[in-house]
Amino acid sequence: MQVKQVLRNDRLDQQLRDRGYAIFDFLAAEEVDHVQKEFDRLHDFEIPNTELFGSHRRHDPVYQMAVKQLLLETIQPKLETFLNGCRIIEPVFNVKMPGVGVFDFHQDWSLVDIVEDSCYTVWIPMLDVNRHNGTISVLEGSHLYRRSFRSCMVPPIYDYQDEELRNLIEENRTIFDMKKGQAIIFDGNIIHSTEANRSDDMRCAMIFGVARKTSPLLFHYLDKENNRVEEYEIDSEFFYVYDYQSRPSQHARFRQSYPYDQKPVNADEMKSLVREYTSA
Ligand SMILES: O=C(O)CCC(=O)C(=O)O
Repeated sequence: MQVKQVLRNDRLDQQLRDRGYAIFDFLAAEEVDHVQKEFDRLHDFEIPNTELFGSHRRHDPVYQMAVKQLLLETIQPKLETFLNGCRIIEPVFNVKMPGVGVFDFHQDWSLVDIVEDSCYTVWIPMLDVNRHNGTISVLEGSHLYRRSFRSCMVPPIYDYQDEELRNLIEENRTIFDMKKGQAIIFDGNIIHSTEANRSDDMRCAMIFGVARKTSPLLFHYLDKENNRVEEYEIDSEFFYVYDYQSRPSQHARFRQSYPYDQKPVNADEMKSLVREYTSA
């Protein structure tokens, strides 16, 4: 894969490439407080306390527009100083109400060409976070293991139910303490999760994708009958209209398909990958 700098800062960019993530101070406390105030104003409805709430899943275009505007206004000018030739994809709020459990190990959707490119995720907690109130953890180096098509319609190459494989991730992952307004940027290919919120306060985070300005946005859909992965070029509206189960139709244009031959990673392979790619 070609080396293309994502972050302007050489040290952070190197870290993103080697470890799969980088953490940096991003928003000042007052900026987060402003977002929190606007968040409170926009959320005059009951936020579900049964699972992670992502603001993009609420079917209300006025609300969606307001969230997007607020987040872009806050994030975009500042982020331009960190990013090199990249754009922001769909900024939303992720809220974990008190008592909501772990968001289990996963990789993010591939969203770009999986051979030539990567898509990144930025996650910014709106309060100090740690292992008790829903912070994030990553399996360092796992973005380098294997490249794969990833979306809600393609099975993951890792069997997260396999106890041995799970234990390997558990034992080798890094759980971060982060300050309000700090940002973590990570390669969407990295295995990550968030902890349960065992506190009495809601854990709110801003989250969005980052892709190169020149990369078309893609969605990968598995046609199980014919065992082929279909590639669709999507636009940003796709995220609000897609039903997370059918073949894409709106805001999606079919481009091509490939034979589906992604082999699952077993625990033995995982062990050697962990050994090879986790820094001491
Ligand atoms: O905000 C969270 O708790 C989950 C973040 C995450 O990993 C995701 O949305 O993919």
